Amino acid sequence: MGGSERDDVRASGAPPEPGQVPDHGGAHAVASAQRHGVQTMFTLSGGHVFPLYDGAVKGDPPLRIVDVRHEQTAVFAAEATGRLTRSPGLAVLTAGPGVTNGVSAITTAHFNGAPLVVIGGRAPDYRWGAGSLQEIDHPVLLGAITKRAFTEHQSSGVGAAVDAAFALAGTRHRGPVFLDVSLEALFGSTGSRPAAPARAAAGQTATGQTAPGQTAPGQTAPGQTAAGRAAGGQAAGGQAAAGADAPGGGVTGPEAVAQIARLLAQASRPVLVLGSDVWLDGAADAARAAAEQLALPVIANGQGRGILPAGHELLVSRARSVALGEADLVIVVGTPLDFRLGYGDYGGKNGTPPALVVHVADAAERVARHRELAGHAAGDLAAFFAGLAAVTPEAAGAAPPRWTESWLPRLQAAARAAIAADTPLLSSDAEPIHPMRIYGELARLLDSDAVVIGDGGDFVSYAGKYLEAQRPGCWLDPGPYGCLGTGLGYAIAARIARPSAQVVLLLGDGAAGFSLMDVDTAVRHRLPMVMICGNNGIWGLEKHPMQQLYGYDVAADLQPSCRYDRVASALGGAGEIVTVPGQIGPALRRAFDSGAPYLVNIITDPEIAYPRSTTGV
Ligand SMILES: Cc1ncc(C[n+]2csc(CCOP(=O)(O)OP(=O)(O)O)c2C)c(N)n1
Ligand SMILES: [Mg+2]
Repeated sequence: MGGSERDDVRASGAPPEPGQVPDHGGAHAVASAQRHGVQTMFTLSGGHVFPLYDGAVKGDPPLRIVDVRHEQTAVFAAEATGRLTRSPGLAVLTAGPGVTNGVSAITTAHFNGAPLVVIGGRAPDYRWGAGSLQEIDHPVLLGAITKRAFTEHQSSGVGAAVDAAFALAGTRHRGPVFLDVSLEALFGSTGSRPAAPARAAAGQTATGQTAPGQTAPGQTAPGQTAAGRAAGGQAAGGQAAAGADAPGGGVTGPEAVAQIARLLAQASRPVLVLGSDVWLDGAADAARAAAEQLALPVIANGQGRGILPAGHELLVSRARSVALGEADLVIVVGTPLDFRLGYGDYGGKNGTPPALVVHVADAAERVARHRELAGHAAGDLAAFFAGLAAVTPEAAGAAPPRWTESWLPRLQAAARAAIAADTPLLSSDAEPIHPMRIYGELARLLDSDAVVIGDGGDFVSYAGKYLEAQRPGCWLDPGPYGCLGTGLGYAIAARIARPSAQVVLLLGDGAAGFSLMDVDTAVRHRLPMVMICGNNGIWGLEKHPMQQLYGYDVAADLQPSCRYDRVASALGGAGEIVTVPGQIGPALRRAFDSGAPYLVNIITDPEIAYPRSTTGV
């Protein structure tokens, strides 16, 4: 059945005309969400949450509903909406298994600091304890993986509870908030209809989403500079203690910045690491300005990618092991000192002493406690960067910082050498196909605002290394929780958040199995995307390490050359299989031109393992 026939069938179901906004708890929940800029509800149906749908359909304006095939896709899509727009996404899950199916995705949002609100249905209070269908106390399960997990029991309280959930989710350090609403509170009349939400939240585009590189709502207000915020914070917060959030304004304390500036003034081999929270906190422009003013070599991590565009003279991500191994000062901003960043142990290579480490986070509780720090700060990251540039002597521009003499050129040379060394494999004619050839072909076709998403093992590790973003907010990996299955949810969200951008989903063949059924969702909701399956027929990131450890492997094989492209076609999308390197480019072009959810199933060499120094375990 084609899209238009399907719409006809739907129309025959005669959905009610918007205009008469109901007065139940569900309608108030929807109106509150809309007031926080929500444009899409991601969900999978269940009777406990019907009033939320009724509120969406009859809302003023109606709220778009994207109904998916697995609750984890709904939550991943809402999480990705938060990560791309920097304004909380919304997932609605039915009671019991609907909520528990969302747990891995909620945990992923928790690890990613992604602004997200999940509203759950809940068995009725009046029968609680008698064993109604799907009666389970969700907040008890979700407390450890959310900023707050709570229940609303009164119809009249639903609007305010949803309002509080959004406010909390969108405040640094951002993260998921879970709210369930008992059946009678959600269905029950509140006695009043919700006020119409403002039609366009300030700072959002016509689609309601934030364009890449654009300041998100709730970040720097028009006419207010980040430096102004820092100054305002000083006036309001006084001498905030180093490492503490200033009350109210969330501005980094000036003494902390001054201390870090002093460390920088004494450094010879500094490195600045930019992580996801720099983007999520609306600090991308300030970070770039500070890095450029101070001529600091930069390594990008997670959603910090693209803050300095690929090819920028200060971007030395490809010289990472020299940079972090020989630095004397590493300033890590907006990302934890976790396994992805060697737990914060830097320097000590080639006869250098251990490096001093500075950790700057968007909230005091995020500052690392597992290692000694030479400095730390917390709060508004744009204000931090503006403050650092302002108080560092080099900022005056009197003399170029000393590290521009030999340290920076050395890292630039190392980065250039690493990039040059890739060239043969990026254009490899080997058969079976070398996974790097796929990235060589893809890089040529990507627009500067393309959203690239990775879901898989080795196949995605290659992408992380060889694809460098041109703009911030255009790269989505699963983050430190490392959960397979984010793929279709993230891609669906990206297509909605960035209607005119290319959306490219890189899928390992193992990862594909978690979410491929949601190609059906992309088809039903007309969400074109390019899916590239790196099909090596194995769980590569497990098979090769197990071989190394035990000399054999088990539970690591998948069907060789499985036709995942036909799965996409069977679900109403399109696709093709590619077995020789010369076919990759033309197949990718067909995928971009198709205007459909299109899966290019590329059979790659299972013998090739990504050259990694650690599996993170
Ligand atoms: C939900 C979940 N289950 C299991 C894992 C462990 N795991 C990490 S990578 C990986 C293999 C991924 O295989 P595939 O997607 O085919 O990519 P490849 O490594 O083969 O390129 C597995 C099973 C995980 N990270 N998440
Ligand atoms: Mg695989």
